[in-house]
Amino acid sequence: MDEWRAVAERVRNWGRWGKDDQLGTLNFITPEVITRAAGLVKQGKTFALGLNIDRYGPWGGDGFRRNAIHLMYVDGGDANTLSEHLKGWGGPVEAGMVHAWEAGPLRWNDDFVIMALQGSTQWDALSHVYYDDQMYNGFPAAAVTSFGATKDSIDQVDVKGIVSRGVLLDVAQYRKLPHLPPNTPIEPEELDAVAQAEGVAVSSGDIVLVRTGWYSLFEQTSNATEWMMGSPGLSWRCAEWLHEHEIAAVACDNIAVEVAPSQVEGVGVLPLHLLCIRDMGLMFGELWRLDPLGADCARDGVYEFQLVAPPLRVTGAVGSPINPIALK
Ligand code: UVW
Repeated sequence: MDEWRAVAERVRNWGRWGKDDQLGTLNFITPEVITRAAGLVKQGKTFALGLNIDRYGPWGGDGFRRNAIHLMYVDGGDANTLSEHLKGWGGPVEAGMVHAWEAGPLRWNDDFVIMALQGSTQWDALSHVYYDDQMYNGFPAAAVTSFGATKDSIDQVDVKGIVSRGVLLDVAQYRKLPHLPPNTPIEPEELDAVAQAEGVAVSSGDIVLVRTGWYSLFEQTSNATEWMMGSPGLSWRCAEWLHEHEIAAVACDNIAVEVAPSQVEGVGVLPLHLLCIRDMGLMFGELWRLDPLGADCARDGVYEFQLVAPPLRVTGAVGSPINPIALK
């Protein structure tokens, strides 16, 4: 715990970009970084890195999160009765709308999604986790209210895009395994070894994607809890690596980026989350679908690409579902 606290002091970026900053390490994404990333699109290939949003995700019915609920509220069954419902709108809409509906050929379908913003492929906002009653840049934990986060919310960071150079560090492929063994920590030395083996150098402003192969295992398992608790991922010691390399954000194909369980005595849960999100101001991307991208990188030997991963601008939200796109 003392060592973890010492690392927290070393990686803390509070005040680095001003006392009001809510972008954190996204500040490393400069116009030069964005321009260079655009130059990496050479083959016309795209990879959608988001999971399907549906009832088949990793959250069962008894957890604190749920898989998405998708509901239709206008469908083909309404085609011949909708004019009756439109009459209820009243006012100036009524006459024209109902007439146009009944006279014309248009029919339509509409739907809702009800979902945990942290339930599928996502960004964790800088207000997602905190300790000692403070969030990134020293904002009080009480700044997150029942109206939402008034500081460090996900809509604050959307001014950055989010677009940058993406680099895939494929640890599973490096170890020649379909997925890492359960509860395997990835240490910073291994990140360097993977980058070297891939012939890629990480640089300031990069968004680093770390592939463990762990999500593909979920698709074969019937026990989601066991799958979550067995997650391999980054060791808490990677905080200093991410800090030194000025990484803008990190994403992984597991449930929490970091390895389960915690390796820090006294910080029982998610010690890397706290160092990165709260101290460094570095966002985590979780549950990213990296297998097709990994297979392509292994084929062509190109592990860098343009990454486009804007969050939804949900006002005051502490995270956002996303469908990031890698372009080569
Ligand atoms: C928590 O579960 C607190 O965080 P995450 O969804 O980022 O893993």
